Amino acid sequence: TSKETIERWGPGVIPYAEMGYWQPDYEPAPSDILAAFRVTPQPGVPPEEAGAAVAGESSTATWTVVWTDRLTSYETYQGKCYRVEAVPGREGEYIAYIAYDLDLFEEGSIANLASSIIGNVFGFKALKALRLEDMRIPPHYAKTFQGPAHGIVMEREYLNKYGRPLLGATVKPKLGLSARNYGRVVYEALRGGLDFTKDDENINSQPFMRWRDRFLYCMEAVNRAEAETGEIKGHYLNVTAATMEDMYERADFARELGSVIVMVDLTVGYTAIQSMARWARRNGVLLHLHRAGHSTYTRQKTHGVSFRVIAKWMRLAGVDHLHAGTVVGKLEGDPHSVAGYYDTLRLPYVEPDPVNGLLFEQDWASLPGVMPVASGGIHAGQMHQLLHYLGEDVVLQFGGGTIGHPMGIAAGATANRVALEAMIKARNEGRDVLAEGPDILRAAARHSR
Ligand code: CAP
Ligand code: MG
Repeated sequence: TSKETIERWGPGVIPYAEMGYWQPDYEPAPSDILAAFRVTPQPGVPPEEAGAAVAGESSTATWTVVWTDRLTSYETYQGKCYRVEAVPGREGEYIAYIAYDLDLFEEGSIANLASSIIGNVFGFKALKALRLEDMRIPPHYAKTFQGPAHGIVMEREYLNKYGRPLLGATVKPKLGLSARNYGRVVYEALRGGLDFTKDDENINSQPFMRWRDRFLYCMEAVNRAEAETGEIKGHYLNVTAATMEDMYERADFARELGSVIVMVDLTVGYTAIQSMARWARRNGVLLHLHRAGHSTYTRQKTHGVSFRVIAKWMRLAGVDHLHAGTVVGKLEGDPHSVAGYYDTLRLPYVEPDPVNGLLFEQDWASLPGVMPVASGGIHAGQMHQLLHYLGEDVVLQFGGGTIGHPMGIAAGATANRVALEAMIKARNEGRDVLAEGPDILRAAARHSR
């Protein structure tokens, strides 16, 4: 180690770039897992060293060379930072591209993937900030997962509903209703024209409404609405609980009552989600995932993990539905990023598309598509924008936008259904729904009165 290196990093510390984690000539193999990190090095730290440090700590390295390195296939197992690019217009920020050998990862385990790629690196002193922007999951690795328990195509077949977005609503207020009153909301919303209602992320089994009572009253409401409308209906029964045993007990009860769908929150963790996907696949029940908590690490633009990475992990993990943003509405989300999330969830193959934040191609190797869910402060008056931005394979969920309707819950549901069908009809007639949206909505409202 040179004198200069010792002065800079301290005795014994060897720069990661010198340990072989910076390899500008490396050509990634088709089976490599690739990651793109936005790195903001501390002043004086060269960007190549910052990228190499991330590659090192997320694969084989520690802060110095160890005697045992040479007892392994070291060159193969080293993560390799193969490119670093300055981000135009963002001083001090770089995108570091890193390739990982397939053998670094256990087959079919999101927990292992996450512990490797984001396990240690976000606290590095040499970095001011770090954000995992995107990953390429090669087919070799994708095929070690089964993917969505059912997927978009099977969901439509189960429900016998085609050619339009599905409609849902989250029961509101978020907390406090008794089970019987809760069931009344479900019945009104479903008979009024929605396909689904859902539990909120924080409805589990509180003193004011225990889970078993909620499940019974909700399924009674689902059955009555199905009998009345002749359509298949569902309520996402949230089985999120403190232990896997409780979650299985709740999910089994939902299935016994004939529910077509259950729900979990992202807060339960990756392994619990994979376990629930396995349960859903074996029991023929759809699995809805609410991304509760994601904004704590996805929202900041220079630090954390992009939601497009979480979307990829959740498609591998095997959920059928995933909340993925609305563009319009009450929650943050720009059209480009949201388009990238939706493509990631729905398409069999995704081209690189930097404008939408997609830095790699992604071949899903026949894993089914996940139905994206648009939710958060949306209402029937935005139907033209929702259809324009989000397309047809999506669940549009209007909680306040159904239950807050001035003429009541069933009327709110009918308004959503009428607006949607009018918009689909206009689109199928070749009209420009974005430009003519407000007129189409006004005409539909007049007609339905
Ligand atoms: C929506 C919602 C959803 C969020 C989730 C809420 O209610 O129930 O949890 O939309 O966000 O609690 O805010 P409203 P995302 O329809 O009444 O707004 O889909 O972005 O994960
Ligand atoms: Mg909610």
